[in-house]
Amino acid sequence: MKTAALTLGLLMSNAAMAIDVEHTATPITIDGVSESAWDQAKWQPMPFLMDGTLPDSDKDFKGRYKLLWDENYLYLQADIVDDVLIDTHPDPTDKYWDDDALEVFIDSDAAGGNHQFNHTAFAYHIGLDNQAADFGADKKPHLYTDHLISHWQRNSTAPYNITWEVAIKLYPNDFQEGVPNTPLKLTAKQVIGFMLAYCDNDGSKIREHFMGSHEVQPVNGSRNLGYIDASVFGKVTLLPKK
Ligand SMILES: [Ca+2]
Ligand SMILES: [Ca+2]
Ligand SMILES: [Ca+2]
Ligand SMILES: [Ca+2]
Repeated sequence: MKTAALTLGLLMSNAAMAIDVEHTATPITIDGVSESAWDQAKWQPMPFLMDGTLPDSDKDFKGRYKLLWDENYLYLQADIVDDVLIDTHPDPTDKYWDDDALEVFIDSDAAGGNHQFNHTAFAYHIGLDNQAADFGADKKPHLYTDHLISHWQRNSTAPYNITWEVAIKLYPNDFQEGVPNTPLKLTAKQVIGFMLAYCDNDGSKIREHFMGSHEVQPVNGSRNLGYIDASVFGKVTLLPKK
């Protein structure tokens, strides 16, 4: 009964955080510059600590994001404050979570479940070089950079936040490694499992702060569960075209 009550509580908190995503008639230009199409999307916060220590939100780390969609992409814009940008592992598949990275969690059918070594969901770790890594079925890291288009840059006016834009393709649960896969067409009313996080390192050996958009309930003391279990993601609903 206790487990059932906990599960119900988790489901309710996820449902309460469901986000509606507006359709964009104009494809977003992925250039690290916000355009007028973004004005219809609401900012969403990413205040939840998933690992490490809580950063000073004035300068160490602060993030928020917006979403839009069209039939080809889920579009993400993140507005990031990070005092030191770090990429000390030159191999993009080596300890990418210990370099600064924007981590986009996607479960195309919002079915949840364990996805650590399968592709029923993805945890795209987008590095500062705009390449995206996640584990494959062989339990090794692989690049999935062709699943998305990513570009970030500093804003041209103080306080010089980072605007990070990503266009993300969605794939079905039967995505296969090493063969051509056809991305899904996005449709109105589709519900997608989604969560966003930022891996922040400013010079330590390992990641200092891991901040996310959704509150993950700890299991055995760990909230760092998104890379394993898609059931901790939130849900977003694609609104009909206007
Ligand atoms: Ca843009
Ligand atoms: Ca920082
Ligand atoms: Ca799935
Ligand atoms: Ca950093």
